[in-house]
Amino acid sequence: MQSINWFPGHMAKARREMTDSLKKVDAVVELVDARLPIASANPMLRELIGAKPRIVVMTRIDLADPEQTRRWQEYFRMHNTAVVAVDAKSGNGVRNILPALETAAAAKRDRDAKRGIRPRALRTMVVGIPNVGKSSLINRLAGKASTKTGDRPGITKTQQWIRLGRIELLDTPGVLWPKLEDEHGAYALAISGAIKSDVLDLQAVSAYLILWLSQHYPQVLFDRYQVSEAPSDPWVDAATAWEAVEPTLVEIAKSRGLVKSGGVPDTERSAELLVRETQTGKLGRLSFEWAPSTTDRAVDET
Ligand SMILES: Nc1nc2c(ncn2[C@@H]2O[C@H](COP(=O)(O)OP(=O)(O)O)[C@@H](O)[C@H]2O)c(=O)[nH]1
Ligand SMILES: [Mg+2]
Repeated sequence: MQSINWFPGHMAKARREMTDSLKKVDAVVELVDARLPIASANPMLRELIGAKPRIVVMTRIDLADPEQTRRWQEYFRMHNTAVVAVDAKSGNGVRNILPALETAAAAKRDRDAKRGIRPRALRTMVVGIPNVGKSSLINRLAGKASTKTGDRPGITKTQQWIRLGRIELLDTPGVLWPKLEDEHGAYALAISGAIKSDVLDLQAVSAYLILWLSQHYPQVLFDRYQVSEAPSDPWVDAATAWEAVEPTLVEIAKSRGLVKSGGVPDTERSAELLVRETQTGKLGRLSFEWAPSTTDRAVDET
């Protein structure tokens, strides 16, 4: 693994802003990428939000493997976490978010009622790593709202509340940095496009991707790139993986006519092509983290 400080300047500031915003809300909508719901979650979020109700919204279901999305939903529910799956771009599934929030906040509303606290709108905010779909989702939700409720005392001018029935949504999302510790998670993030290839080098990312595809979706290599045989090596490290996948990248280069002078297959360009086509959904709907089976409690990080 390379540098651990992926978002050096932003981290402290983001955390400070998030902490301030979180004080103003009763519940949190945490966005994760459906293709990698654990790696795209922020490990510090739960510490920051404390006991506040939280729902998880998985974005990009249009790009994710539907079977895995289904299994991840089971997984979150098994961990007592409300989950909604959406395509924030088209709006598919977005209508399920408000009911899920109402349900998640029901216990708090009951407690408030018993203590004689007058019911008020549930204040919420959307949080997640860069590019996960926060702005798209807020626009989708706000698109249906007839009014913005305007400034409140103590709210900076740039933040407004969007009224959505009994729920008020902060119009500014909370930005979190992605998780840094786990190597597999980091590669999944790079494959998804969430972190740029200047953090992890493209060769290593493409090597990780080919081994992942070989293991989980070998057919896409055969069908789309006329690859003759998927490498069977497990991931050990970037250098070993590169050796294992180089023949595959040569085949991809040949199938796309990517050659350097003298007719040498250009594996740098085929690596880039493979990653780009994966990110834009050209290989079909794929996931980059496998949901543990419902009887398996190995991953315990929701
Ligand atoms: N295919 C697909 N694209 C999405 C989805 N959500 C967001 N995007 C795209 O991802 C990019 C980043 O989205 P944005 O809402 O700006 O992310 P933010 O950084 O979290 O605010 C944009 O190009 C969106 O159109 C989704 O559910 N599916
Ligand atoms: Mg945004």
